[in-house]
Amino acid sequence: MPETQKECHKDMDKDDGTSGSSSEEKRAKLYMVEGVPMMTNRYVYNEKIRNYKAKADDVLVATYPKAGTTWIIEIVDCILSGGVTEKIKSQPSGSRAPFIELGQSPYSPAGVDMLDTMPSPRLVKTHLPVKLVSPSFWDNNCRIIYVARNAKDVLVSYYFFHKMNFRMPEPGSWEEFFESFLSGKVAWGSWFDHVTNWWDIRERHRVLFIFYEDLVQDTMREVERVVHFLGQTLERTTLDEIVKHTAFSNMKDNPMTNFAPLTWCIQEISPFMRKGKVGDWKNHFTVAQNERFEEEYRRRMAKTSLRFTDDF
Ligand code: PPS
Repeated sequence: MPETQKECHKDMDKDDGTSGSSSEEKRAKLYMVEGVPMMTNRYVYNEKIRNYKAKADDVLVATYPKAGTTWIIEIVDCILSGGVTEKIKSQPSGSRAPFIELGQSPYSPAGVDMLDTMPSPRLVKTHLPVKLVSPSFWDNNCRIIYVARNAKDVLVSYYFFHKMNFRMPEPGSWEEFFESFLSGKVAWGSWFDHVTNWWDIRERHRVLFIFYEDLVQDTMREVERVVHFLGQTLERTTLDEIVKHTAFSNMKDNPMTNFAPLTWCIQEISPFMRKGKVGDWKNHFTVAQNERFEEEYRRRMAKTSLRFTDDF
């Protein structure tokens, strides 16, 4: 067994993912899976996720954390359901779109086990980088929607998420987290590798690539792109209803989407639905941090054709 897997199994032996749920809960550690720092103490990657058997009509929503995952899931679920159904209004996002990497806990079954009992078409959430996605998604030519968000806002959002979610690793200070993020030493690894690798494979597979910034700028236009990609046709009134239902203010007030029922997420520290804006990084980066970030960004993005809007 390669070292990384041994590490993973060693960790699984130590922690079965069933520790407490309060703010006193032990924070996760990071373990390497094929060179990517992961919270592997909550799942057996090779046995469950790598071997997951996707079906041809599974729809995979893939993102780097904090890129707008919950938002696009709500949009896609509404589209696949033909509108804002009672189920969408009454069931938490996490049960309608299971998180494939999620391990079993006293509060929920493992993501893969939830998926196994779901009717098709199944909506699947992942933050996995390309190389860790189950090959069955590629083999079945599944539809995949990838949402990318600019790195600076992701960094800020991820920092506050670490602070409020006691199941995430300890973030350290803002300055420390800033450095961890830049060097890819955070859960799910390097933002640079994640977005550029997904960008590179988008045309070889059935991938719709969406930018968070575009979703903010013109939600209806992006919703229509998703409708088209999913091969659906919806009435204008239904589209209006979806855009309204998935507006930030509505998702912030909706316990099915705002993570408020999760006891390990302390909304008083920072709400899950925090700001929902483009450019909030300006309120947090120092001038020196911005210079350092820009330098690293230029270096890491030099070879890719992936471009984010300059408008942030
Ligand atoms: S997670 O934990 O990785 O699944 O988080 P994720 O859902 O990817 O990202 C959370 C950020 O997305 C923002 N968000 C939205 N922005 C605009 N409109 C809508 N409807 C919306 N829903 C979620 C959320 O506020 C988080 O960003 P920040 O910058 O922290 O506010």
